[in-house]
Amino acid sequence: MFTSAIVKTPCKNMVKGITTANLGHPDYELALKQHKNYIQVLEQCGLKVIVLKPDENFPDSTFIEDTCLVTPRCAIITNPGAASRENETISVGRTVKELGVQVEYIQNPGTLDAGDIMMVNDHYFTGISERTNIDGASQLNNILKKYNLTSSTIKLEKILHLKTGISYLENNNLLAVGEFLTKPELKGFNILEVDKEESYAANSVWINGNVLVPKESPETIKMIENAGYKVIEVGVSEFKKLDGGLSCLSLRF
Ligand code: CIR
Repeated sequence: MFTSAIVKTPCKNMVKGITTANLGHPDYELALKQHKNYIQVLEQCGLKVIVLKPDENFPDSTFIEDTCLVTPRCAIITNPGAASRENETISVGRTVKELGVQVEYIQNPGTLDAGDIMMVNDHYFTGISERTNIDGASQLNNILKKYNLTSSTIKLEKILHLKTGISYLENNNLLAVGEFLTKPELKGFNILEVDKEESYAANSVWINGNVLVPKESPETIKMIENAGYKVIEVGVSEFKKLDGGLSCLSLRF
């Protein structure tokens, strides 16, 4: 069960965010509307939501998931792998300290985006990607060990972040697409295969029995409903234009 979330309002400079999507610039007003709706959905799932102010210095800062991993025993401030995102961690660090949790840090030369971390009970799968290096993953592993938590790595081939291509829906159910359908590290899961045409929906979010799924993913929605979950469709088209998915927009704990 999750009780809380932290989100960060998108800034006007989000239009300058990093992207490979080729879907054009985001519409800022629509992004704000979608972000407000996202917050309402988190609240509807029973979470208390802390909303951080926008920061024009960091175009990608609404993708707050990458800056911190909150576990039930500690919060780990990451060291984002993209140069323009390095200092995004400052404001989230302040916020988690105020929550009174134990805070740990990933440091150079280690880099790590928490979009590359997937929590499965007490275990944390870590994607080795263009953003997360072996040193970052090994620092994370050492920190988690101190708290009796474990981790293991999965090498990414094409996909930006681990959770761009897989999402854990609890009860051993794993939503997956593309390169993740055949990874030996994931073979113990009951894999729900997302069609290539809807690959963006592989980044869906389980919250307290509900699954948030991006709008316009009819086949994935049907599949998740058939697996017994309540699906909540969420419009995030403007964030998709910046390679960001549903999970990237919040820290959930
Ligand atoms: C970036 O490239 O860093 C942002 N434009 C998108 C980050 C998406 N975050 C995520 O998948 N966890």
